[in-house]
Amino acid sequence: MLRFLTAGESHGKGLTVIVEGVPAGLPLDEAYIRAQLARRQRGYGRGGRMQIEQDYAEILSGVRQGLTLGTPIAMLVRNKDWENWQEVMSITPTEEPPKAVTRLRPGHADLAGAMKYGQSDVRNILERASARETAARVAAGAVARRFLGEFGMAFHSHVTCIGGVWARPQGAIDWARVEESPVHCADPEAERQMMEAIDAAKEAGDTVGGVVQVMVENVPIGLGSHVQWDRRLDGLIAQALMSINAVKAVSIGDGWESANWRGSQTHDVIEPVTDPSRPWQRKTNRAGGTEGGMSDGMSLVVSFAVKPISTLSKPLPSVDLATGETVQAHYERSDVCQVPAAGVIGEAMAALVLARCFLEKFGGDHLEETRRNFTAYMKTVGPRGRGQHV
Ligand code: EPS
Repeated sequence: MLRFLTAGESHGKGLTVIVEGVPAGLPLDEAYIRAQLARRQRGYGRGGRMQIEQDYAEILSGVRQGLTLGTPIAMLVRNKDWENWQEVMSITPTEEPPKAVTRLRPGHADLAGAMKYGQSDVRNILERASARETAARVAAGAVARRFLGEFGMAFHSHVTCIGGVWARPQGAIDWARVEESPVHCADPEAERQMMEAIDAAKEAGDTVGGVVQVMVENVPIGLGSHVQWDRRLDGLIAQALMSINAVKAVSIGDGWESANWRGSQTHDVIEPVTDPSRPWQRKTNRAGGTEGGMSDGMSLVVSFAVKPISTLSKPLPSVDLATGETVQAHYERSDVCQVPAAGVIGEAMAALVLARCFLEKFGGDHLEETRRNFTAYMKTVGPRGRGQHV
C-alpha cells in the first residue's frame, strides 16, 4: 500500500515527506523531482515568496545508486525564507516573544484553527495551513508519477478558467504550449484575458481563482473498485483533489454539465475496436475515465475549482481574535492567483491516488514483479471472444 505523510511549517526550516510502499528497482533522481517542484513555482500572479524559494527535494533515504530500495523514501525541501523567520519560528523560546497574529483572515484556517487548537496567535495555525505544504505533496507526487510512467501513464494539467475568463481550446491540447503559457492555458486568446484579470485584481488589492483540468493518459482499466465506498476511484480522486488548499469543487469528466443532459447524451457508447493497440474503444469520454468507481480504460479527466486566495492586500473587514473589535484582516504578502500551480499539485495528488490503486491491483515488491503482474493482467483485458480469457 502506497502512503505518504508531510510535515513542516511555511516559514520553518523546511518541509519533509515520507513516501512508503514504492517498489524496489524504480529509477529515481532529485533532478526529476526538482522539475516538478519548479513547475509548481511558476505561473503569472504568484507573489514574493516564489522569488525567494527555489524548491529542491533532497532525498534522505530509500534510494541507492539511482534505484529505489522498497524502503520509505524520505525527502526534505528546505525553506530558504527560514533565514528571515528564525526568531519568529524559533523552536526554543526567544527572550522577546514574537508578536501574535490576531487579525483573522476570512476564508483561511485562522478562525476555526485558533478555536480548535486553543491558540491566541494565529501564526500557530497559518504556518501549517499555508499552501507551502503542497511543495511536499508535489515531491511525493513526483515519485508516484515516475513509478506510473513506467507503465505509460502521462500526467498533464491546463487552466480552463481564471477570474471568470474561460478558455476554449480547439482540438487536441498542445501540452508544450500549456507548459510555456504563463497561466498554463491552451487557448492564447483566453490566456491574454486571464493575465488581464490577474493584473486588474492585483491593482484592486484583490485575488482571483479559477478552474483547472487534470488529464491522465493510459490509465489501465480496472483501478479502484465498485464493491465498497472507500475503494471507489472517483471518490478517492475527489477527496485527494478537494484536499488541496483553496479547492472548493471537483467534477469528473462532464460531471456538472451532465446534470443538464439526458442519459442518452451522457454515456459513452462502446464501439467495436478499430485501433488494435487498445483493448476497448469508446465514442466519447464524458465519464472522464471512471465508471462504477473504477477506471474504464479512457483518460482520467478531472476539473476542480480553486477559490481566490483569502489573503488580500486590501483586506476584508474582520475581528481581532484578542479584543473582539473590528479590524482589517491580516496581510503580509500573498499570491494574486495560484491557479496554474494548483494544476501541478492536482497532477501530483492524482498520481498518488492512482499509484496507490495501481499497487493495490498489481502489487509487487520489485518493479519487475509489478510489471509482470501488470503485463499478465493486460493480456486478459478485451472482448472475451478475442481469446483473451482470464
Ligand atoms: C506558498 C507559500 C506561501 C504563500 C502561498 C503559497 O508563502 P508566504 O506565506 O511566505 O507568502 O505564497 O500560500 C498562501 C497564499 C496561503 O494563503 O497560504 C507556496 O509555497 O506555494
